Amino acid sequence: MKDALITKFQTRNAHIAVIGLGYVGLPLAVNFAQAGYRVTGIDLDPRKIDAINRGESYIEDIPSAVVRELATAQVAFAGANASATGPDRHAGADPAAGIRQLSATTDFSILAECDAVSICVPTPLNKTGDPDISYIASATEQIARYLHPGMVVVLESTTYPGTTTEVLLPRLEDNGQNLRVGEDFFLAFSPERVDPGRTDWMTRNTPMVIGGVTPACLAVARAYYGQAIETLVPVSSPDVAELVKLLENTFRSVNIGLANELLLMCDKLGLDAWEVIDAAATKPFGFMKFTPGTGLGGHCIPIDPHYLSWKLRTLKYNARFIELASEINTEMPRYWVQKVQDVLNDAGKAVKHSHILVLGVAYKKNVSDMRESPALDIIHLLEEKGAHVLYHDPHIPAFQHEGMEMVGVQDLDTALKMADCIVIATDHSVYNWADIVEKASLVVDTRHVINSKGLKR
Ligand code: SAJ
Repeated sequence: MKDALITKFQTRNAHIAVIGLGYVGLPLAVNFAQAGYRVTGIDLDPRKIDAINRGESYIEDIPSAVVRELATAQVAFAGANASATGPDRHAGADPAAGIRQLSATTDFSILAECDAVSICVPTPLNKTGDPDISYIASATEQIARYLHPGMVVVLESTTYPGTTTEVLLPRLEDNGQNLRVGEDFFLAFSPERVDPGRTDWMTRNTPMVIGGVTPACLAVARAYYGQAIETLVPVSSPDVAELVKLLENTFRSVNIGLANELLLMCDKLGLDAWEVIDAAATKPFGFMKFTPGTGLGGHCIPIDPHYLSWKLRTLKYNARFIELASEINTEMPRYWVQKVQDVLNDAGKAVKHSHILVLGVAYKKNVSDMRESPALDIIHLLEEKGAHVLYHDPHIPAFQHEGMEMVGVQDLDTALKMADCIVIATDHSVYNWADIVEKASLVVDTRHVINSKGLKR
């Protein structure tokens, strides 16, 4: 079984499914299709399915032309017991005729004829801040329904160590067919390392760590991914691979927390934290630059470390660095609102009834993603103090997010002149900082972008 499956991957005669067609799943599906596999994307959102089948992309990193080419190209091989699904269904005699390199469906039954499936579903935190692996669990339920001998399953979603072996494995082995892992089917974990908006490190050329439940699982998973991913980094188990990803992002969260605490310390010392950091960054070894900011935004860094600390709590261990970094990072919006209060106070004004313009609500510069964006906390805290808050973001003209709904100002010049104080929350590169400095009366610069441009006020 193992060798037959490996041969299918090596000859690209395999039918792959990717569950979850977001910023990770769609690029992965495209990469597998470009490698020559027949790929069926599966998602719950029919709009995504329709877009892909129409040859359109909804992910900034993937041009529609690429999707269109793959969604119209016909496969040479359609799979052993091929049958078309959805738009591909046709009466043609040849099972491969008319079946496309890349197609998409909401129908999980396609898994019955797939040789491999990768799971790229979200892993958020729930309201109490604990891991929510319900998306992984429901994908696993669907896979268990259609799991058959000669199939490999790879989980990519970021999760706590033990998910693959403690959640997926028992459910897959208990699907009524008495399939044995490492013999009848194969199971591995390979953490996604997609950084949206990047043009240097993409899905294909970013090394991927991969850990199999058994040596045979690793061998099969390496054959599967090896045709589409340039560099694979095998490790001894899925648990190691799960922890590698959490270390990567916990490393960032803790170091960002340290940079933010340095800012708090420099306030007490009367020193410029960015000057200190820039000078430290001249050390050619043994130092990695992180800078203070508004706290932690995005879909990864604020969330992933809590999967690790949660797991360790179940083992009666308190992951103190993670908790402390989170405490400092989540305190930063309040720190910056206090700065606004201080500069207004120095100008003899109160926050209450002041007009404040926030520049940039995306979670980091040059993206339009605002998940967990601390700029929203800053806006909320200022409004709580009675300020009239407006925002401008060249990437986000308006938003409805987590109970907040705002339309960005259109006329930035007028808004700059009207504001009692502006807050630079996200330093998008398109901003003309010299012009902003000239027009604004008071500036709170959370990203130190004014000073770094030599535009000292
Ligand atoms: N931030 C700081 N100071 C810093 C760096 C970041 O305040 O020195 C803030 C950002 O403003 C943002 C948050 O932290 O609000 C997270 O920023 P990030 O640079 O870590 O960017 P992300 O969230 O897009 O992280 C992704 C991650 N990619 C994956 O998980 C696959 C991360 O592992 C990457 O290292 C990171 O992109 C990257 O390097 O761009």
